[in-house]
Amino acid sequence: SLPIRLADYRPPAWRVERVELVFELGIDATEVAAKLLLRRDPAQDAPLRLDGENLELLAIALDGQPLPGTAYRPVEGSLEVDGVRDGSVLETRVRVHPAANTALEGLYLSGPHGTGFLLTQCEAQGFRHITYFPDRPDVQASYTVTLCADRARFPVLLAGGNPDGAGELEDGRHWARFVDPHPKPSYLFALVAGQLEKIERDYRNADGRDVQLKIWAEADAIERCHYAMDALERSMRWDEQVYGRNYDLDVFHVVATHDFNMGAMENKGLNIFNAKCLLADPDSSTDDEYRRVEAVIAHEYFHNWSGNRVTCRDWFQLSLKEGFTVFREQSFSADMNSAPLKRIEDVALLRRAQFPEDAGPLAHPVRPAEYREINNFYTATVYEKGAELVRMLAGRLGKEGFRRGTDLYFARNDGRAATIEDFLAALGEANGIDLTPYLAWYGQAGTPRLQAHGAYDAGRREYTLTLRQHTPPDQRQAHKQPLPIPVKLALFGADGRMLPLHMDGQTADGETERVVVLDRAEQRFVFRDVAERPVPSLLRGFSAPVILECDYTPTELALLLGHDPDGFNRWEAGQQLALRAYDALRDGTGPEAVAAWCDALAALFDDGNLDDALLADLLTPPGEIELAERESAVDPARIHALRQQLQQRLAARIGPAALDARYRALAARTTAALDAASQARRRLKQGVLQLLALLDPAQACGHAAAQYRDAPGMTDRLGALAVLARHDALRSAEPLAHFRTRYANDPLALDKWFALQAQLPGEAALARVQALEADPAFTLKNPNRARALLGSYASGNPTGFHRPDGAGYRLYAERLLALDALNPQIAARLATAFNGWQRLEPQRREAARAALAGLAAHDKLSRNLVEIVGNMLK
Ligand code: HT7
Ligand code: ZN
Repeated sequence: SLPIRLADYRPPAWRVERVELVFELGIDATEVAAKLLLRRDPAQDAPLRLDGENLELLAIALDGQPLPGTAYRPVEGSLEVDGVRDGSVLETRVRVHPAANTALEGLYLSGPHGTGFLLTQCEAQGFRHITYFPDRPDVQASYTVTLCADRARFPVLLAGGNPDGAGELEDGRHWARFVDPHPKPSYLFALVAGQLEKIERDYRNADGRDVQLKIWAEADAIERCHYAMDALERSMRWDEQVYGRNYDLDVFHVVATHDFNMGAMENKGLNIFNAKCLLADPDSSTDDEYRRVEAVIAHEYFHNWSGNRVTCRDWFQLSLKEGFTVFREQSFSADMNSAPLKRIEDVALLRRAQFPEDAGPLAHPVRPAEYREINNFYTATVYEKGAELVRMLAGRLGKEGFRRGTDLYFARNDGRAATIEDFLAALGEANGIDLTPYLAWYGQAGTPRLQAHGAYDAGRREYTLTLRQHTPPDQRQAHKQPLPIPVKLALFGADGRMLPLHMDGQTADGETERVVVLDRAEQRFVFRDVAERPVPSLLRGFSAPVILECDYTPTELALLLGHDPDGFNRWEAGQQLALRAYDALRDGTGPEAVAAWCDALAALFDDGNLDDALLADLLTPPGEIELAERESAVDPARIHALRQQLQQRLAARIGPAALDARYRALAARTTAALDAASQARRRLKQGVLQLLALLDPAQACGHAAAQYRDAPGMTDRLGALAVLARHDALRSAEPLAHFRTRYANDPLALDKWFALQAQLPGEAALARVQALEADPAFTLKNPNRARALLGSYASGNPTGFHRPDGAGYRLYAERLLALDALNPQIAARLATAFNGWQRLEPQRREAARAALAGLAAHDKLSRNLVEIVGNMLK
């Protein structure tokens, strides 16, 4: 297929003003009757072309008259219809087959044939699998939806919008109608039908509108929805207070399914969630999962304005809604929890997922210029880097200026399909600032390197900071342009205190923190009246998504690690120190750097004032993926071994007695409570147990066995199991079997059991994965299960997957092929685990290339997989 290009965008020749849909729902076959009121763009004369895929056309009529076969024809995934005029009404009736739909886009069945329920997934282009329609986000229509179904089999009937009547039909059937007063694009359409239970809550929004909040799940899961309900209410209040955004329908439905391609979907008035991102209870959810539920609930709710009321003109603008909404969720989560910990978590994710994407064959700008399969562009770049760009804009405008900007953006674009230019224009105009230089960030792939060099002139008491930027070229763009990079900074004296900043021509003279913007390839910033040679704290709070290269000495980093009040930069100083220690270990350049890292952390270990969770994060060196990013001939086994050695050195420096004592002290205070301090204690306890296991596995496994047995909740249970499985395979057999039995009927807990084992390092992982594939609970048809076993293996187990003999790659390629026939979106997403293969050392590189080439040689691959594998091999 030919690529679709942003430069080729044209407004639609035909719009749909109103659509009425009637569904006769059935598991094997569903009939969909659609009535479209069509409007023609007078400036265009193209014939009407409606998107439609895998639809069985049963009837078609124009303005009340059945159409002869000569008046319409299929053209490449669409239906061309003759004789349509402005104001015409086109009626179609089609049949679709939900139970046979394993791709999980369009209308499909969740769960078993006899008891499962029907649901839809339309983003990005699923609506064309339901009915003939101009399936593009700049066609916004008013929807009236009537659902008809057998009452006993489908007692609950839901669609987006406000309820508008319900009643009985003959033969035990019933109907329900929903009217959505807000015109919307087709990707936000949704329905759900089946046997579901609900919890509900009355909510009055700041506008005074009474809203019924309803969360739906299958009977065995409904009691695990209360946390999500609380999180929803917190999200709604926060959006009212922080952005002045109110909910705009009388009902807000949220539904949980175990069969879902992504995390959740913001369909208007009827959000649908992967159960993994909605259900939470202490017995089966970890602390991380609780935070994720809160974050995803917030994210989807926030889309009601950033995505639904103001939508995207075309899919190239995807980051307009996703980057902005991720940023909104990050701010919300920071307000609800610890702001520095949230920032650390988000930056760690950016480095682990987005930086490698931006440095490899799948690199693309936040606003791509072209795509073949839009579902391949729901990426860390569009989401996470996109959020970083919004964060830079928000930082540039300040809290009040940003709110002025978003108010203008929402007011001006309400009900419209907007572009990234519209976003920047509103933010800029509301503040009298030209933000167009930031557009360059949206159009250019690659992570900029920011080099910083400081020089102190004691005689003149001047400190000159020279900043340079450079973005490495890639296949598509040989010369990258300089970008505006906001660098938030402070200067520290030797005693660890921040120095007042004096710069010529600056208003906030004498403050201790400032943002300077580097908008050329190189720039110098001169600070006057600097009493001593300072240590700069740069890019505070990670003020731009760049890689900072600065010639700090270990002593300078240790100073920042000990004193920087910016929690993020404190952690960052620890990470930089750890990287130096890692490099020294790898290159054999002497013990100083390792000692500097270990000494600094050992001091913090004994510092009673440090937050437990921050200490846990500080004790964790950069992960294997991040370490691999810095190498040109990657040997994952060597990286794993070196990182482990580094952790062993730290453990030895702290000492087994201190680790054991801290573990015992934390374990004595263990509860299932969810407050921040209890979560922090659990996190630190796990970190300490992992370090102890590297020094004294027998002692640590003794603790882990007791912890598994007595665990009050999933965080402790899973943590203990992971330590046992890593350090004492024999002893872990029994608790692993116990876990398997205990959670036999809990798919989300079982996923954790598969994932934990798939991630056990070492070459034996391959045989383990194959054995787990034979478990009766394993299936490729369920995306969560496929991700838990295969995704965790390929993306979460570098030593297990990257075997030098290439057997990991071959097995994985075979599974991708099988998966592609069932669910192309998932196959393509999992295939991205090969990213970075070109930088592997030669033996592994050749094996990975051969596996990819073998995959590419198959005919009948989906467009999704063809695009990913093709780009990977370019
Ligand atoms: N906007 C949602 C994206 C999404 C999705 C995309 C493609 C295929 C399936 C999908 N499910 C959800 C999720 C979000 O960002 O909120
Ligand atoms: Zn989103």
